[in-house]
Amino acid sequence: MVLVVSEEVREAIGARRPVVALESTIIAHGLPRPRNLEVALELEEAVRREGAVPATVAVLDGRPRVGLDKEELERVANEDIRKLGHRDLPLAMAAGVSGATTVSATAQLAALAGIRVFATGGLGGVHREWTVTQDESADLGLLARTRITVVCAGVKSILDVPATLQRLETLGVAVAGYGTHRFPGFYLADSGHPVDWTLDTPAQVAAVMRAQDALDAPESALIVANPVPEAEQLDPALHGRVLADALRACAERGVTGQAVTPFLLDYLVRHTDGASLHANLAAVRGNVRLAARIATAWARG
Ligand code: PSU
Ligand code: MN
Repeated sequence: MVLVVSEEVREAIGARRPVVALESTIIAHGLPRPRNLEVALELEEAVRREGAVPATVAVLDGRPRVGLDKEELERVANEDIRKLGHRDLPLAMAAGVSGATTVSATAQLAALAGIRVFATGGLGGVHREWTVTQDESADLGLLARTRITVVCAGVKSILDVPATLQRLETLGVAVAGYGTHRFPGFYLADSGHPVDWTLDTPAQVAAVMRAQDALDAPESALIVANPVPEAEQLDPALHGRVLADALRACAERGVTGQAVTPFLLDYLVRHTDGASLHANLAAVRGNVRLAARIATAWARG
């Protein structure tokens, strides 16, 4: 197999011990240096504290890797590497280049390696102005045909959230709020939209995963939408104001394609005095911890 799975991750999968996949785009393109490396290491440590094995995913020198050592994590954090969606994987491999994997590429590689649980910050989705730009993250289409459980704080609030929820419904991707009847809003605990299903414990999530397998229907993901704690969320008024400015700046500067999401996230960090970064990190930390608990409940099955 061309996929390089680290020894620790391979052994854990083989022994059915809990493993949590982590994406690398958030490290390379979602967080400022040098904070990004600290966060990458901290997230791995958080998975370990819960008794699971972290498997950060990236492509290094053309080789897709599941499970990175410290030096490899440093490369992801410090080198100017590309952002790779799942469609980019064969191109990056043949070119022998390195890249950080988005949710779509990470989910695909993690599933190929036999990992069932994945934690991230916020999913990509349908962008505002979609009718003009047709910008919809490849995350959604990939999750519609990959059996993986993604723990996230909803979809990024820079998106058109109701349109994204509708697209997930159309694509047939299962969505459940974790401990909430509201769909979380990434930097915010509540996006303002409801969810149809609520799960309250890791064991309940694992039961849904087993039901997916028992049904043996065409593969699709399970999205576990876990809100950032309200005490750590971004002030909603500040969020609304700065986001409007960010979207305007993005349009004025003609930013398009893969650059849109990193541009908007970076704009929010710079114009909220780091408060958006604080909320983003709180959300990711909570997701990683919950994912490790879900992986543990799943491994017990
Ligand atoms: N969530 C974050 N930071 C990020 C991303 C998500 O907190 O950087 C990344 C994820 O990797 C996601 C990607 O898959 O943004 C979506 O990018 P696009 O909209 O170009 O598909
Ligand atoms: Mn896009």
